[in-house]
Amino acid sequence: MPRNLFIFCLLLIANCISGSEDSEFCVKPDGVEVESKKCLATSNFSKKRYILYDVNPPEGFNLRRDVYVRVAVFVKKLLEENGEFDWNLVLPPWGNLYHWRSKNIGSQVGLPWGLFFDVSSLRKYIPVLEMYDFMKEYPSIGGEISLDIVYVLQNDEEMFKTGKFKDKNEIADCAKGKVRYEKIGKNKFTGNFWGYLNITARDVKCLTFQGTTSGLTKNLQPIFRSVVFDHMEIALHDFYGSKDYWTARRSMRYNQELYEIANEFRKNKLNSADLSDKTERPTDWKKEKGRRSALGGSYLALHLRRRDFLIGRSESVPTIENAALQLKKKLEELKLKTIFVATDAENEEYEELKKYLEDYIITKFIPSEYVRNKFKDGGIAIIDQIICSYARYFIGTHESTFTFRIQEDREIIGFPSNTTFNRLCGKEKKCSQGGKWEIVW
Ligand code: GFB
Repeated sequence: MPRNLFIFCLLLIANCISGSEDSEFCVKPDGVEVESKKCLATSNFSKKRYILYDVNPPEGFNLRRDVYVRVAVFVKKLLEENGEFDWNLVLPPWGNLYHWRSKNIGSQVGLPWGLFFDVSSLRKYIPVLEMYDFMKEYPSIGGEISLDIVYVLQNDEEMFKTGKFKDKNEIADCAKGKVRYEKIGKNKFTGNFWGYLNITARDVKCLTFQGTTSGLTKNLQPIFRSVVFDHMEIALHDFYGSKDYWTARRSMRYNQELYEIANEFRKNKLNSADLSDKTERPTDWKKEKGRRSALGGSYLALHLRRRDFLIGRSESVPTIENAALQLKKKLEELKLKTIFVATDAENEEYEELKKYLEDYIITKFIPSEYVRNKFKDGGIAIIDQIICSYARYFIGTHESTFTFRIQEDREIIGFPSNTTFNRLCGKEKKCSQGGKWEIVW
């Protein structure tokens, strides 16, 4: 039997058995006449396939952005190598993040990607759609969407104990207490589907997984039209730091209004503008070319990560006084007078830093009520990141993914890398600057 017909038969059987009343599930491929008990095939079979994903709840905004790049590269490869289906990535709404604690700015759940990113830019890399668009176009019964399968990725604890890692992809028992899905009927699981109560799944399987995202291709059986990978942070980058990685990363332009707010601040408070700073960029990221000639505004930008880093990573985080000493030295060397501070620090710590640096101009972005209410904590974080990414010199916080995303943006804009891969030293005896993840064009 030809492969396509075999796949079609599987699909037909699966969908008719599952009892879907939606005609999209019971149709035929081009030129094939099929009749079955429950459904009469009459129109072209849809080749659309949807990949959905979710991430471990405690993970922060900037690690989640990295997970997107992993999934985007995965989908890109599927489109290139597995062209019989039309693969689409559904963007998981943002929300309920541990660090997003601001009060009185409305709800911070179910936020669409378009609030933070330019979705049309993402689409120039792979087909993506917001969850609300997916929910409009995916077949539903009585307003309820039933996804075909959820794979819950879990680590192989043994590999973590022994430190010996090798690729693994095995259906396994679910780790106790870690699975957020519950069987409530035949072919019906409820769970935490991005907070939507009208989404369920036909099946949930736990997958002990070690390896890169492309290892998940084998779990995409043709009968599954919608596949969710939960704990997608467990799958590693296929080509970390490669051209593919950077192309996907370059497609992550921000919402245009966030650039406008950041640019207004640069102009008014930091005397910084693209023409004089040599940071002009084409509107279309695909037209961008590699360079190392960006100059940046005449300010030093600092990402000063505090709060949970003071506890979890106290060794690599300096005291405010010590941070001020390090900054002074650098400002003198660079002959700069202005510092832009992006921070999650309490205001007292920021004031303390200002006190130690009285001879310098120190500024931070203070959002208006409009910006707070519209763009919320995620948008304000991005504005801080944009302003840091246009500075003459950047100093970040060791191992903060917030810092990493700024470094990537600076690589894309085209700064000499010695102005980017710098960090504040903490209390460690040896303060290494960490890896330089330079862009590949
Ligand atoms: O983004 P993120 O994962 O970076 O988490 P790390 C830090 C969050 O704190 C950001 C806020 O998403 C912001 O909401 N934040 C931190 C800031 N720095 C700034 C800043 O300069 N400006 C603004 N506006 N907001 C990881 C966490 O944080 O650190 C993990 O994701 C864990 O859950 C680990 O806590 C220790 O990589 O810095």
